Amino acid sequence: MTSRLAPRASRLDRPSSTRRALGWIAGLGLAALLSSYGCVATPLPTPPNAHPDRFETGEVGDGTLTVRGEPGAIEPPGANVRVTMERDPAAVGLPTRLEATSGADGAFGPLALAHFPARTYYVEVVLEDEDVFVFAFRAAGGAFEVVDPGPDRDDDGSPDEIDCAPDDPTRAGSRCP
Ligand SMILES: [Ca+2]
Repeated sequence: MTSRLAPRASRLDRPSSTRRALGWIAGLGLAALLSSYGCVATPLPTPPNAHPDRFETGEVGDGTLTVRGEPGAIEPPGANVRVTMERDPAAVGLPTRLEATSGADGAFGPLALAHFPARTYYVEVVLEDEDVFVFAFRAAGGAFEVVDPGPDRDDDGSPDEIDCAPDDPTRAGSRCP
């Protein structure tokens, strides 16, 4: 009885080990597939950003405000940064809008802008086809302070003061291509 059951058990055993092997191979295939997806997947691009805590302003004393960014100030590193002073009739002819390219570490500057302590300065990260407003600041007495950027009536993320088309939500930023 025992000797007749043994071969039956081993016959049943064979397909089961084949199934195990097939499962193992399928598992390997799945792992390879997943890892190949991991290699192929393109990392998401760094969203444009500027970090106020990495900004530094200084008053030169002759009506000039220096604005510089420490490493990490601008993302993605290498992007341009634009600083625009709020309009002021007394500033005509003075440097009220300047742009710089950030380094590989995200640092930039110094930019030398006209300094009107009561005026707001707007920071944009400038990409090839997009201007992204990030924050506004004032620098009364050279002291850097993040402030409210004011109204944005078309709700496109660019405050009216620097929006090239303040009533057109499809065009944001101070440059209208
Ligand atoms: Ca706007």
